[in-house]
Amino acid sequence: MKLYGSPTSPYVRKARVLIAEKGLQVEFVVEDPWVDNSPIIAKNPLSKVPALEIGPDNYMFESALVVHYLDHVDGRSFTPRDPPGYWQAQWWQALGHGIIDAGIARVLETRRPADKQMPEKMAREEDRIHRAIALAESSFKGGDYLVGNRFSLADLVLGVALQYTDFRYPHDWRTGASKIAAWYKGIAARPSFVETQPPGFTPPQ
Ligand SMILES: N[C@@H](CCC(=O)N[C@@H](CS)C(=O)NCC(=O)O)C(=O)O
Repeated sequence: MKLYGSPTSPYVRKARVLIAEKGLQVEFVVEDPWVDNSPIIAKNPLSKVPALEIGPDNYMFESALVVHYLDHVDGRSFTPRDPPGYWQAQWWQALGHGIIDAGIARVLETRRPADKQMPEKMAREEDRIHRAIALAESSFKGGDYLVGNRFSLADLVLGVALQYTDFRYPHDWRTGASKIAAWYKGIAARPSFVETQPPGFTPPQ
């Protein structure tokens, strides 16, 4: 298999962390979806990364689907099987996806010409992130894992989301979210996270 994407994309990073966690044989190929006539278009008509090649001219796209595929490809799923755990893990992933989407929307706004940027749009995205982290803190019982007693896709997606926040929207979210901050420290130290850090990112101490 081959995974196409950018080393800074949090959507791609979810797949890269999962590949590293599982030790899957998947080649990571850097391709830029933003350039005119990007080669990604041939793999994903939506011209977004990640795209996962699963066979000759056969691609999965949309990061949630790519992660779902990789989660099931080897019979060693990181999705809790018990119904409450299953739905809790989906809930945490939805929260993490929302933080990623807001972080990306905010970054894209900062990249518009200065006279076209809308501070209220940035504030709206920042508010989403603040509220989502506050909800994570009030919902979390504390400990090493968000659901049950082993690493799951819940930990993976929220971990990627918070690291992307540290990367592109660094601010003190830890004060006021001490349980999540303590959990995140353990998640960010996992080899799968360390090995896939975006270039140029220095994790805060
Ligand atoms: N919903 C998509 C979003 C993917 C996405 O927006 N990826 C960005 C990279 S961070 C991209 O390829 N953007 C190119 C574009 O919007 O033209 C997913 O989860 O895969």
